[in-house]
Amino acid sequence: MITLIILYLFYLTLPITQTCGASGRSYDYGMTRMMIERCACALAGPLKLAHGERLGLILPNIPEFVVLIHGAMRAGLVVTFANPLYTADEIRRQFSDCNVKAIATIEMFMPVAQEVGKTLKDYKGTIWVGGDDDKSKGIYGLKSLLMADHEADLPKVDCDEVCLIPYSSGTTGMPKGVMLTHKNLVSNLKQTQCPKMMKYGGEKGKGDVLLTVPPFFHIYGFNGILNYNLKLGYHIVTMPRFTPDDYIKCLVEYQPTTLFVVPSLLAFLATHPLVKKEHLQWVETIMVGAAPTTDSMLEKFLLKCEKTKDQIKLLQGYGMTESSPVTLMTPYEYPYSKVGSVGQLVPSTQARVVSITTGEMLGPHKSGELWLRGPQVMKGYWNNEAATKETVDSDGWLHTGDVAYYDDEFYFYIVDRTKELIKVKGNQVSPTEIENIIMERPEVADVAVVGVPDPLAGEVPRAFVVLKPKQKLTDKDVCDLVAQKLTRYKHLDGGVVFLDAIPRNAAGKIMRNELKVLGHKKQR
Ligand code: 4UW
Repeated sequence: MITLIILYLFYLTLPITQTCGASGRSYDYGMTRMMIERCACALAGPLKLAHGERLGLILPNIPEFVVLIHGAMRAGLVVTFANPLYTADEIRRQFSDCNVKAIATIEMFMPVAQEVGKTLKDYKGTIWVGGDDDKSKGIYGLKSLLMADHEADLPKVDCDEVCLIPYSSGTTGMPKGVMLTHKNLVSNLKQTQCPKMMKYGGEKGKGDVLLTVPPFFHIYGFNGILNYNLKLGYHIVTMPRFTPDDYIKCLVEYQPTTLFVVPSLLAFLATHPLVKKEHLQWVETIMVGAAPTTDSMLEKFLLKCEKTKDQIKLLQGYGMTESSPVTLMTPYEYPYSKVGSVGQLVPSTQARVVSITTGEMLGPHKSGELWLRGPQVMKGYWNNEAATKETVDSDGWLHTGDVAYYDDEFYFYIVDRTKELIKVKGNQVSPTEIENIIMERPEVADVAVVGVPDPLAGEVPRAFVVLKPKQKLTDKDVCDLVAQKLTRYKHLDGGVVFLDAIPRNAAGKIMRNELKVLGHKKQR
């Protein structure tokens, strides 16, 4: 509710909201606001979605994403979003765990949406963005939903209600629903838009254009980019799919002043021969995060632009799905010596760096687990009290599973990860999810998956497999098995290594750090 009120105030006064870089389709802020309102009425009206029920989105970055997600939140619904390139199995697992009652998608993913919808309890229908009604199949065209006048009594929504459940594996295990409230999301927008962190010292964007690729179905894309820039009144140019040629075309056509990227996209801009300095001539600010970035890549980017550190702002942000997401961010004005830092705490956020061995609180320049506390920290994991208690302690500290230190000026540096999570091009990969699939093979006695460094993706998953006596399985068999069940970026691009035993500690926990240094990469 509060999210919407704040966004509405900005919608009222501003020009183009979003343009689809692929089709050129665009909406202004007034139109967007009207569509959100009509969408809310349609979801509560014809689709009969009641306050607190869940809507699943299977959408790439298109302008209608904002209409559906804010329409749903306006109607008091809870949204969960999935990567459209997930397999039907991956989407079914998430949507049934979250009790999804309706799905919104585009033509390309209608077969998956319909297949998943059939398996969901009390399913109410599929919204087809860009398509027509087919009531016999429970399909509602978004256009016709928005065109018709629907009477609906929209509920009064409390700011402490959950409105978004993105999925994250957290520190360990399978992906879990992260319950974020309106207050979590709005607090984070307020925290990141304080004068210290902003280009115009807290003012709205002055004709700024943002070109963005990180997906809106991830918390960085949704709250860190989409809502953040909507609130600033920027013109947001989206791309439903990344290709080098299309991205460069958008750079030239829309002349963005701001880019929000993940490290692999920064590497593309800095090193790809197709990207020329002329393509980046309008860029004044570039924000990077979601995985570690090297200082040398930031330097290479400056070299590519042929700009000095004073002509272009290289900013970093750090956060997690569990913290809505931003907790640390580079102030807009910072000394260049801090370029490798993920920044300082955003307002109303506290941090502790805690020794991994002794549990004591550490001072500057000492690395330990980063704990964070603030109004942006999640309400908990959906239906998983044990995981919630492991991650957020009774004093409200979020145990991030990241190793960090801070310097004398309270700039933070992320140096390692203690949690299992693997980050492939900024995307989360849960080793448990891959391990469970490999364990389904009767030949397999034990398995462990870890992330290994990769120059392009940051990390890629590698599987260590123990076979039962006298059993045979090739690395290709294992890779194919994973490839059939999981989306592309979760595939075993780090290869497969066969071992006699998986190193485990006395409690039976996989010693992943030992595995990270074991074995050579095997090509598929
Ligand atoms: N440096 C090193 C980083 C960094 C990082 C995240 O998928 P999740 O749950 O969430 C994210 C959130 C990304 C993000 C948040 C805020 C922000 O300003 C921004 O901006 C540019 C991006 O990815 O994964 C959380 C995990 O991802 C790693 C870290 O391990 C964290 O626990 N991570 N940002 N700058 N590592």
